[in-house]
Amino acid sequence: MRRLVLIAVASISFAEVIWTDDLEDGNIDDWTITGSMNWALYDNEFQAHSGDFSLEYNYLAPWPHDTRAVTPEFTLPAADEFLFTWWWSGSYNYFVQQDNGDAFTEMRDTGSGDWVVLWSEQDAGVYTGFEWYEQTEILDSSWSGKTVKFAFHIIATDAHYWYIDDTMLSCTASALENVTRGGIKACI
Ligand SMILES: [Ca+2]
Ligand SMILES: [Ca+2]
Ligand SMILES: [Ca+2]
Repeated sequence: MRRLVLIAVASISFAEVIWTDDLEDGNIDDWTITGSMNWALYDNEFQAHSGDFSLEYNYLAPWPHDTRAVTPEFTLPAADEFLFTWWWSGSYNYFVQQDNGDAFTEMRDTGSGDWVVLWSEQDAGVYTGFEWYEQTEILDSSWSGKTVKFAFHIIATDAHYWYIDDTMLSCTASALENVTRGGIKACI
């Protein structure tokens, strides 16, 4: 009987939010815009997933555009897995039909690596322009203890209308594993 209880506890998984940004504080001071600098905070309730604000990839010349909106840096705790979630909305015409631009979600191990693509707009297949879609990418436990950043990256010539909102980084850990962890801060 006692053993059964322990097995049940081991199967429980907890999730904890490390960081989330709905952009509703009306600033992107903790984000870094790089490259051709075409990302900006957008105040328009009709192009926000939550509230009034989203991140907008804009149409400002000169072309071509190669620009990233980069999150703050995170040192990941010990965890079973990490979930990077965001909501996106984009022009199907500019990004797929005319294919004048490509949108990527990327991450980087700031200790060692280049940007690595987690997802691209091509992974979405056929989507409806200007609808909001939720996407989650899962990173395994080997990322524990690493210092990382995430980015929304656009490479384009004559494309516009790409929006990001409600970005979240979370982690999961099981109860028994948490008890035995040492060294770095654990997820729960
Ligand atoms: Ca902010
Ligand atoms: Ca928002
Ligand atoms: Ca494309």
